[in-house]
Amino acid sequence: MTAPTVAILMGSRSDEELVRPAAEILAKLGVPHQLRVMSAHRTPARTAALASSAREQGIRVFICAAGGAAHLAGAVAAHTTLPVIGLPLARTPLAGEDALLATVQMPRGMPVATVAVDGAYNAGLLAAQILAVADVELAARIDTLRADMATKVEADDAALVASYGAGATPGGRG
Ligand code: RP5
Repeated sequence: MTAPTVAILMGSRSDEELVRPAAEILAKLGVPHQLRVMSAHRTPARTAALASSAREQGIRVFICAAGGAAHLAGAVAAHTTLPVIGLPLARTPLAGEDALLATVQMPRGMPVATVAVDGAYNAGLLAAQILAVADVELAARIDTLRADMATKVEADDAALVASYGAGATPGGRG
């Protein structure tokens, strides 16, 4: 089995469903990755040990997902200079605003690249793009993904125009 280059950490197993799109896009792009449960608060020493030894293990990028007082990304960044992508999750009555602020407001010198609340897909894609800096084949697969996206938008546009007819827009204001 190929050693994972992206470590996807989540603060609790209860985060798994929201985090899964990150693993799915990495799998689609052929990027070896692993999912782990690591808590900044409940298992601080274990989390620090993983972050400290990650480079020697072949990990190149972290994705750290957490909800609430989401300190996982910052706690990992404190123990490694590998790039850390923060993924705030909407898991509390504050709908992810708590996790977003806890993840994004890092002190100077300790960056965490924070994606949108529940933005697991983009977290996975960003991790792939970071790896693609030194991997032309992966970069080509990401280019194909972009081209597919553009093709879909164009097809949706054509279908919309066809269904309403030229010169008309939904709502009758055309
Ligand atoms: C955070 O607390 C986790 O990342 C999760 O989003 C939230 C709730 O965790 P559980 O109480 O469900 O384990 O640390």
